[in-house]
Amino acid sequence: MDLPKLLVTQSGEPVTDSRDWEQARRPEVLELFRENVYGRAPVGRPEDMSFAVHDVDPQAMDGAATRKLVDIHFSGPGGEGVIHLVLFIPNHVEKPVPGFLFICNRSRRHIDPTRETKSEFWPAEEIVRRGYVGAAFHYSDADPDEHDGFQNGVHGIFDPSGERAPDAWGAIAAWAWGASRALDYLETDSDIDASRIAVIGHSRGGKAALWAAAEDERFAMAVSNNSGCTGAALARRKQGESVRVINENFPHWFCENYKGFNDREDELPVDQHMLIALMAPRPVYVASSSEDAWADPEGEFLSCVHASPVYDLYGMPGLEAEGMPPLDSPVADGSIGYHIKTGEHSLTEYDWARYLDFADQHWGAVAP
Ligand code: GTR
Repeated sequence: MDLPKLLVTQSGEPVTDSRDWEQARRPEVLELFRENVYGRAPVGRPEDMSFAVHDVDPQAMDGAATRKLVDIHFSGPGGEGVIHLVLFIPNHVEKPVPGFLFICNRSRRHIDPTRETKSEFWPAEEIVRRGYVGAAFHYSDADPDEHDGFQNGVHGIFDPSGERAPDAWGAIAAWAWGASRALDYLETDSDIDASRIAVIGHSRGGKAALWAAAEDERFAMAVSNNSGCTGAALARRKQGESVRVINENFPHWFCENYKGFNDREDELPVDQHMLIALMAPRPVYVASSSEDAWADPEGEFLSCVHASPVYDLYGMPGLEAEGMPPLDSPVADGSIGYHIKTGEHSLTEYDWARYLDFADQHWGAVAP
């Protein structure tokens, strides 16, 4: 398998230090992903955006947390939208508190602000107990997960009129955009340390989390849980879900140009190790599941291995592993963490515990 060279610029210059990477190579890699894979967002932070904090409960979770619900309102030429952010801020920790921003791609009950429903998909009580802010929004607030001709969600609000460009953003980029707007709010909240926010998602949400942190370097960490094809997994391995299959089943996820690489993975100017490399020097964690061949666990692992040379430019170890680690044996001493858990395609308490440990390790354990 011949991967595109991470440390050579398009004009053939070798990238030998972090300055070259930041000034010459990183911007072009980001552009290649925009143009060929995720598409280009027509807007960053909208001019018209406001935050409405409501339903504050200082004694949520039996006094363990302060709950805030925040409506993030925005508008553009095609109308207006709102992202509903759910926040639990631990009461026992000195402020400002670092946290995890979760892009929820399953039913809204997983991020229940009343906590009547509890779910290991988003174990908010445990996140709070470990001393982190649990923040979450439902991805459909940014863009519905259906092929609606890009009429609804943020595409309808912000896309220029007329024919769509072949590099116009798809749904994954729209969800990533939503995560950045949530971070815009977190930056305004003095209880929260917005300089230490990990963006995290599962599966399609994991693809969005990685793209969010690639586009928005304010995210201090990214976590990809079972993100698979066009997330952490190398496309050129052609294992599990392929570029053709993902484009045919989910024609709204990526830009139109990406469809030109159906059955032509080897012609992509990027592969997914380069997406992981866009996180550097920030810590990033990638996790697979043993019964999730569709997401190609080994391809997810190898992306981390092949992204590591960029971390080396910063004098930091990336993923320190010779080969795939055994099941349930995280390798997370460097700036890239990886594990493969026993089990199906899922985000579980086991996974969350590893991500919280990883944050402790990089940010200093915060929970007493
Ligand atoms: C599957 C899709 C994957 C993954 C998954 C999920 O159907 O093929 O790429 O995103 O959905 O989001 O659970």
